[in-house]
Amino acid sequence: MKTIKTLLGVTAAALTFTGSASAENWDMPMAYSASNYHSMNGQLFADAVGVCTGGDLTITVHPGGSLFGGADIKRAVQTAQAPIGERFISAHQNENPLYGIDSVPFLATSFADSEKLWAATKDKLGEALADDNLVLLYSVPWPPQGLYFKKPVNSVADTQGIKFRSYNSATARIADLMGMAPVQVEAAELSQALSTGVAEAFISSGSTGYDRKVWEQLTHFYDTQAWLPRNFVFANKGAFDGLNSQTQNCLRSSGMLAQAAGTARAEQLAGWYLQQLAANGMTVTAPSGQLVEDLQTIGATMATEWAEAAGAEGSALVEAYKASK
Ligand code: PCA
Repeated sequence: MKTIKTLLGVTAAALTFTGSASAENWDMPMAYSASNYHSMNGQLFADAVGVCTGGDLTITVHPGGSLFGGADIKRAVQTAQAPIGERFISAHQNENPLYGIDSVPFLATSFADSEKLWAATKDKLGEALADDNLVLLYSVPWPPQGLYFKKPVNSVADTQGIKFRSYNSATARIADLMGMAPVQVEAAELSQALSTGVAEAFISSGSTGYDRKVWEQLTHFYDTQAWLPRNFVFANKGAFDGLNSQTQNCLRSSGMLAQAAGTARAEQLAGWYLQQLAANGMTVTAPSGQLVEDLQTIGATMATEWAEAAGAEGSALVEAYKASK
């Protein structure tokens, strides 16, 4: 009997080792609406992992901040409360300035430049995440960032005293430099913040304006194309290391697929989102010459501040990116 038990134990261990005996399910917290392309792309990624592993590893996505709110997702994955998750990485630039490189104003303002910035920085960003106990699997940009207001704004003289929803320390700094009062709000709470008057302006893509139906409170969108910030999908390092190499390869290859598909989708949808804002009554327009000038001045200040915070490593990445253009 003892021999049989031992044999069973050894067999079970062997099967677990090859990964074919025990199917595993990972919960994947995501912060944005289920209908947003990042969330739909997360589902595509999950489906690809399921197919690739023959069901050995399945992933259940939880969009809309339903499992963890956006602000908590990175810590949840670092501490293995969730094995995988998606987070808007520049919200963590206070932990490491490199996480804010995609939000340096006017550094990379088109999809093409966003790709080049990504190519120049992805290895260092992966290393930074590894130091945080995370394995980077893929990254997808948001469309270019523009300014939303509830009145016409033609220069910084028009923005004094406005309550401004920020989503990271860079956008809080923009508010300061434009004479506005920043308040940090996750996208999931944006509609509420606007309807209760906690915030009355913000900077984001057409995507989030569309998802949150901000035409119900706001009237103007200025297409400033200031930067294209990114969402990152990462796994807890221990959870990833605990998988067999085939399953790890499935996560990586499905991540490559999701990155390509999500990036293409972002670019396809960028113009459509702005059309939807206009179709719902918003004035969608290029910023005035004065507003562009004001924003360029502010952007230059912030680029200098970022470079000081990010030191030699940050400057080397910016140089590498510029050389690749
Ligand atoms: N939408 C997200 C992040 C950037 C974007 O375009 C938001 O506003 O929270």
